[in-house]
Amino acid sequence: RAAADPHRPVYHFTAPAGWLNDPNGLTQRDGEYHLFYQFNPYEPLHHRIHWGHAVSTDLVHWRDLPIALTPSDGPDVDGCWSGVLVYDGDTPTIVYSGRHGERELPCVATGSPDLVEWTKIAENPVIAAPPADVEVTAFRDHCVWREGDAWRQLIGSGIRGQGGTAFLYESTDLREWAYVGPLLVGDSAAGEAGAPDWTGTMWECVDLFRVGGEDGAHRDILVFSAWDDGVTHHPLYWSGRYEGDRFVPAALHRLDLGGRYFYAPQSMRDESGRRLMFGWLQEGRPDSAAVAAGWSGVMSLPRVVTAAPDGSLRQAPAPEVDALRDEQLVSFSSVLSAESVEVVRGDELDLELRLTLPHGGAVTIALRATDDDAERTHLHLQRHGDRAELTLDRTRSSLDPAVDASPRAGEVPVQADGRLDVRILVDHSALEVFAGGVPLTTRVYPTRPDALGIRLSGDGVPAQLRVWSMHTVARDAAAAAGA
Ligand code: DQQ
Repeated sequence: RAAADPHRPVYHFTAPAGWLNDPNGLTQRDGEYHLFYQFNPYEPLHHRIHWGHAVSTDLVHWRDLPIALTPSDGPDVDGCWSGVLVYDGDTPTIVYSGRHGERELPCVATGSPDLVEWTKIAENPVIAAPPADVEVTAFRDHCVWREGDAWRQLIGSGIRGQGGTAFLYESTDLREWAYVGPLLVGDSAAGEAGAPDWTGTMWECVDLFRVGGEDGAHRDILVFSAWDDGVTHHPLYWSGRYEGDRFVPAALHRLDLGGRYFYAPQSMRDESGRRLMFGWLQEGRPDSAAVAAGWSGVMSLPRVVTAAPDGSLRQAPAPEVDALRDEQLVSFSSVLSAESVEVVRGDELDLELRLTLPHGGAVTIALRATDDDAERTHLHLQRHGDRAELTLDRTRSSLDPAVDASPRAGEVPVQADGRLDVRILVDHSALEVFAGGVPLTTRVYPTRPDALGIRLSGDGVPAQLRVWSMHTVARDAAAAAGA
């Protein structure tokens, strides 16, 4: 790895070298988790995408395996784009988007039992063209599941002049697909284009799943990443009811307040029945900086997703992440005051902060701060009733004018007694924040080596804080070289 790059995370998964984007083919089999991902091994740019592959028994220590899919003459000559892995009986089967020029069509590959060797089937592409009765903006990414004795598939798309959509197909053998219809069509004219809940003109990486609620009830969730004209906007989800041939939406939600910094997520149900999700933390620095560094793109930590009684999702780092904790650096209980106090220093940290926010009460958390405050990232929380406004201020995150400094904001739930649990994972440029079960994921690129301070202030807010340093997850160099 390019050891000299201070922005490269040490406990998040990154590609051995080159470019990484979406998580793909998430699977657990015989206890082992498989993470495939959109990968360009040759340069840190999105070009001729392969499927990278890594395996883990604990979701946090990953071993690189050989590249699973490589573009070849035919429908995927320009890239093996996002998709999923299902078991057809005992046969591991990948359904992915083959890219040929501007054309995107579903392709299938079957795997060896260890998921290492993949063979593309001769019938590719398995669907010859998008639905003929509409003009589509794109046709890619797959969600495939078994329903009764048939397979069902969603393909992300958009209908020109209307909005994003997911087309539903059905098959008995994963090879011949019958078109059923659009599961749901968004309205790209609703809301302001680019606003944090705008549904876009195309839905990337659609993911339909059922999730158990804290109240024992189940919710149907349709996740998608809102896209428009080459711009990756943000991940959203509909809560509602999947009724076979259509999805009846109840409410639209933001999946991550960081927007494009947690993009193209994919989820899986693991062997213990948990709904786990990964997403792509894209860069907030220019391509030239990624090229100089030799790598681009971070995989999020694994998240466990559950449903709150109102049908919205709650997300938390999987408990396995705790295994990365090294030494406990801080444990205290105090009442925060207006004066900002440094509580710890570091850029490889896990913080657990329990606040009791009075009505109107506010807290500011400074991260990656230099002593003179020339660089610092601010997280601000202010309670209004049963919600708190969470804002991310990156205006001074970096002295480098080329990196993204745009703000983020949104609401998170607060308990009736004012309790709000905040988890903050700092890993060089990667920052994952969970407040009341709502995430805000982002990237920051401080330039100064002393941008390590973590400071707290608040107007008389009781706070309990525990902080751990985190392990560096070593890469198995031999396996990486063989990739
Ligand atoms: N990334 C893939 C596409 C998907 C997009 C290409 C989302 O399949 O729509 O690398 O980031």
